[in-house]
Amino acid sequence: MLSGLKPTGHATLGNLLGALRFWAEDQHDADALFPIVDLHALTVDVDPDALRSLTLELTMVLMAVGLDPDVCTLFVQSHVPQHPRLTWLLECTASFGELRRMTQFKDKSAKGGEGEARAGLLTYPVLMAADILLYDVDRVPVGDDQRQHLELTRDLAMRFNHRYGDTFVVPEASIPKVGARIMDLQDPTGKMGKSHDSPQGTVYVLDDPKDIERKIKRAVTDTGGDVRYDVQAKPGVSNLLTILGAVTGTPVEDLAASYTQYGPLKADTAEAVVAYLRPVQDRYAALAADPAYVHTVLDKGAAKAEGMAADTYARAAAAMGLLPR
Ligand code: ATP
Ligand code: LTN
Repeated sequence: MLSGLKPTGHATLGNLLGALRFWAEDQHDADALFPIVDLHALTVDVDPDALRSLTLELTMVLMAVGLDPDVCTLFVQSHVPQHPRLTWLLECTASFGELRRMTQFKDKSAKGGEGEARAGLLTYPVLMAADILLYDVDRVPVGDDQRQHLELTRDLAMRFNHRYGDTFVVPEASIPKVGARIMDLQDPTGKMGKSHDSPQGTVYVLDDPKDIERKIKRAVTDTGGDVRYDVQAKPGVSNLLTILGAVTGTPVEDLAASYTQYGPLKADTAEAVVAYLRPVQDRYAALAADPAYVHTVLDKGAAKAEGMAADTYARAAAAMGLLPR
């Protein structure tokens, strides 16, 4: 299996509850790869110094939440040159029309218009397909927002295999059922995202406990004072129940039944989140004190990933008729 994280901002509680905690379990079930997909981060405005430090920070967050570099392969995408190389081969398999129709491209290019959008925003899903196809991956755990990208990956793999002969494993998406989509605390109709400029609505994995408490206590709730799990009618309260349910391992309906007022729900959620994050923050602090170790982990990860990627790339290049060296 393989899944990726973009270094576009600090890791959020949404990343942790919707993805990273499952990765920590998945690493034991399969040969698991976790790239920090820095090339993907270049599709949006990110300051070069920030990108460098976020790449290291997210690596340490992944290790702090339990990804063990002796069990899985943890690496930085740009350290493995086969990612952009396979992307080119797959761009010549994909069509301009299918990329242009991708929801994410339409959304993200809507603001400045297509003329302003970076070309990388258009080809981003092909890079993601290369990330996956390079490693003969069966399963790709991602959030629901990535479903369309996975469909494209499957289409490209099948088209390539049909045109040039069996080359790629066709992967399956795996969307966590209890994955929980965590919403922004200030705007519970939009998701909590690390690149969104909403510091008060976003709980970061490395936030100070005091900040976490303040953000959760000031979360936007809904009109009508009753506590009920109803995403349409009560998005704010439902989000708090989702968060509390995820960090305590309790079904949201049970939680909803045990609260009558917003105040205690917020206080308990804040306390539970702080307690949930504390061991992660402690492990992060220990890793941050030893940057040399983190670099060694990434070196080993890249070498291991490249070993696998080189074989697949060579297979694909040969299938398309590129002359071997
Ligand atoms: P960005 O804000 O740059 O788009 P992001 O925070 O959405 O980033 P990604 O790096 O794109 O995060 O995704 C990492 C993983 O975290 C993905 O599997 C994604 O589905 C999951 N994820 C991100 N935000 C949330 C959220 N609010 N709730 C649940 N899962 C989430
Ligand atoms: N597009 C994904 C990040 C991503 C990814 C991948 C996920 C890039 N390459 C490969 C799974 C597999 C996102 O925005 N969350």
